Amino acid sequence: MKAIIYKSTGSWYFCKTEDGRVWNARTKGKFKIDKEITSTNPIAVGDHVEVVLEDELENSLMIVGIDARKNYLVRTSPHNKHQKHIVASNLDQSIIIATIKDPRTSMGFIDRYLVSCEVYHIPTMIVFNKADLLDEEDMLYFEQVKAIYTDIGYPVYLISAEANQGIDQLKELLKEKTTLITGHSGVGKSTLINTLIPVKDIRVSEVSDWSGKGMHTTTFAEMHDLPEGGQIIDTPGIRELGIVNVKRAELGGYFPEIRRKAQECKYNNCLHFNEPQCAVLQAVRDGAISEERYVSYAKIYETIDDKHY
Ligand SMILES: Nc1nc2c(ncn2[C@@H]2O[C@H](COP(=O)(O)OP(=O)(O)O)[C@@H](O)[C@H]2O)c(=O)[nH]1
Ligand SMILES: [Mg+2]
Ligand SMILES: [Zn+2]
Repeated sequence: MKAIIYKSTGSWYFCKTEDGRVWNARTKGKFKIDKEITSTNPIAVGDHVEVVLEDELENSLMIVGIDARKNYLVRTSPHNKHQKHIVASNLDQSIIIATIKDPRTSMGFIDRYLVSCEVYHIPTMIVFNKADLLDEEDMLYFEQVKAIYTDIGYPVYLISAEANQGIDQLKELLKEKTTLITGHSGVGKSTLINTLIPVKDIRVSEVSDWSGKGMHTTTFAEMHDLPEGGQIIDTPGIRELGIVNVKRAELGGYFPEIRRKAQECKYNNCLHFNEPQCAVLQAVRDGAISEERYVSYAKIYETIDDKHY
C-alpha cells in the first residue's frame, strides 16, 4: 500500500493511505534511505511511502519503503548546526508569512528564508498578514517592500486572516497544491490556517493524542488537507531554517537579482564586495539592486562557514 506522511513525532508517524484512512506508522529497525543527505530524520512530512499492515486493530502500519522525493527543504538541527533535518518534502511551493506591524518582520529574515527556498528550488511567495492594522504610512512602507520583491520575481500579497481580507485569492493560490507555510511566531499562521480550514483535519489530531507507546511531543511540521483540495504544511516551533548546503562563493547565485547582474562583473568569481568593475555594486549604487537585499547578502555571507557549509 502507498501512504503519505502527515506528521512525525520522532519514532511514530501519522500517515494517510490512498483511501483517506489515517494510520499510525513506524519504521522497522534502522531505516536508511537517502545516501545523499545525512539528516536526523529518515522520513519527513510529505514523503510518499510504501507501507504494510502491522496491526489492524491498533491502526498501525509498518513503513517498508520510500519513493524518491521531488524536492525537500532542509534546516539545521536546533541542537547541532552541523546536523540537518528535513522539514518537509514533495512541495509545490512555500509561503512565508510576514507582517509590517505587530511585529514587523525584518527583510533579513525574509531574505534568509528565500535563499533556502532558492537552494532547494521551491517557488515561494511572501504573504503579509494583518493588513487591517496598517495606516497610510505603513501602507507606503508595504508598497516599497512589495516593489523590491516583485521586481526580482517573488509574488507579494497582503491579507488579513482575522478580517478575512485577501483570503479568497490565497485559497486559489493554494488549491490542489502542497504548500509549506512558515514565518515568525505571532504573525498569524495559526489564525490563517484556522481561516483556511474551518473544520480542521481533526482525524489527524485525534490520532496524535493516541496514547499507545511512549511518544515524543516535539513536532516539526504537520500537514493538513485543504477543503478545496491540496495540503498545507504548518511549521510550528520552527524559528528559522538556517542556511545549509551553501558555500560563500555560491551565495550570490541564490539572490536572483545578484545572479543576473553578476554576469556583467569583470571577474567571473566576483564576490561583489570590493572587486573592480563589479556590476552588482554598481547596480546597488544606481538603485537597480535594493540596498537592503545587498545588506542581506553581505550578512548571510558572513555567517557561512565554508568548512561546514
Ligand atoms: N490585527 C490582526 N491580528 C491578527 C491577524 N491574524 C492574527 N492576528 C493576531 O496575531 C496574534 C498571533 O496569531 P497566531 O495565529 O497565534 O500567530 P502564529 O504564532 O504565527 O501562529 C494573535 O493575537 C492573533 O489574534 C490579523 O489578520 N489582524
Ligand atoms: Mg501558531
Ligand atoms: Zn561583482
